[in-house]
Amino acid sequence: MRLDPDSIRNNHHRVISKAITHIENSNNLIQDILIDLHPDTLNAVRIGITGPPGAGKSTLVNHLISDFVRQGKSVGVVAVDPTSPFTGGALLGDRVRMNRHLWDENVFIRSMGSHGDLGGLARKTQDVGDLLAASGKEIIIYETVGVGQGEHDIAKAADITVVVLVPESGDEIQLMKAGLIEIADFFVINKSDRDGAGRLSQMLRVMLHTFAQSRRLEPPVMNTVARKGEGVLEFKNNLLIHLERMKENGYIHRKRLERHRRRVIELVQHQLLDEFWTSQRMKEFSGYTETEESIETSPFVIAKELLKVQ
Ligand SMILES: Nc1nc2c(ncn2[C@@H]2O[C@H](COP(=O)(O)OP(=O)(O)OP(=O)(O)O)[C@@H](O)[C@H]2O)c(=O)[nH]1
Ligand SMILES: [Mg+2]
Repeated sequence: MRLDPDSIRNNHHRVISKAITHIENSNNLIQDILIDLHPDTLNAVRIGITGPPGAGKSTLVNHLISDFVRQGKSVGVVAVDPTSPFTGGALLGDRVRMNRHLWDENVFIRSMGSHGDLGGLARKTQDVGDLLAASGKEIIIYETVGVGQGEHDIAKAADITVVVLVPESGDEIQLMKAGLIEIADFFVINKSDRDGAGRLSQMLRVMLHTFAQSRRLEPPVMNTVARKGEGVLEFKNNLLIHLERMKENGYIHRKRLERHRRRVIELVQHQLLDEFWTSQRMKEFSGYTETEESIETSPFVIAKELLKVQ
């Protein structure tokens, strides 16, 4: 099994897996491959799905995968787990009622943990998205639990961000506080078999209308019962319609350019940090900050000294 760009273009899933492991381990070998593949990464549509633990994200994603594959599309899924293990609900890749062969060819699912390196996770998620896009996946889905930073990283990595809520997700103020209004392009109220679903979607619509930002389209709000498959097809169709609208008004292009610029900046920062923290500097740093008394030295002074080290 050779790890080369063509094997990835030819959709060799085992090679893709290996390449993803290199990305996870920050193995520099992968850089040249990503450079080579870049022209093939530009067309995939990247959909971010986020929301509170257990909201039904994976159940929804399973439906999306099946529907896209039935339509003849191929799908790559990256489940990003920034903190704790998943709540143990629906497994991604539930192949029920799916033609196994179609699935094997057209679906690739991988989960990624942070290994304590939260900042790096966003960067790696995008690299994995690129690999999957280059392997011919037309749709890339990122699923992540929205518990703080994760949903913001996903919003940056995706063309369109879907926030999945449940009827209990709370009042206006909670939603504003959570910053979900800013990142969501599309809302789904799942578990709409429960009380309060109609009220929440109504409230959200009013709120989104009131706070509509001129540069953005008003996010649609849809109700689903993912466990029974209710409203799921409508969700997918409306998602694609909304995506088209976002393309037409230039929003997707602006978002992609922003992403591109940020990635360059992050790569430069990453590289500089890597180069800076040589073992010599690490040693000096430990030396300067070893004792309790060391807090008496100004951090500015220590930083200056470290920057002088050759
Ligand atoms: N009542 C009800 N339960 C649902 C619905 N959709 C999903 N569930 C259930 O909710 C639980 C969690 O579903 P998941 O799809 O795993 O949710 P998730 O958001 O992916 O969870 P995490 O990834 O752990 O954050 C499972 O037991 C599902 O069967 C729904 O529409 N109504
Ligand atoms: Mg899940």
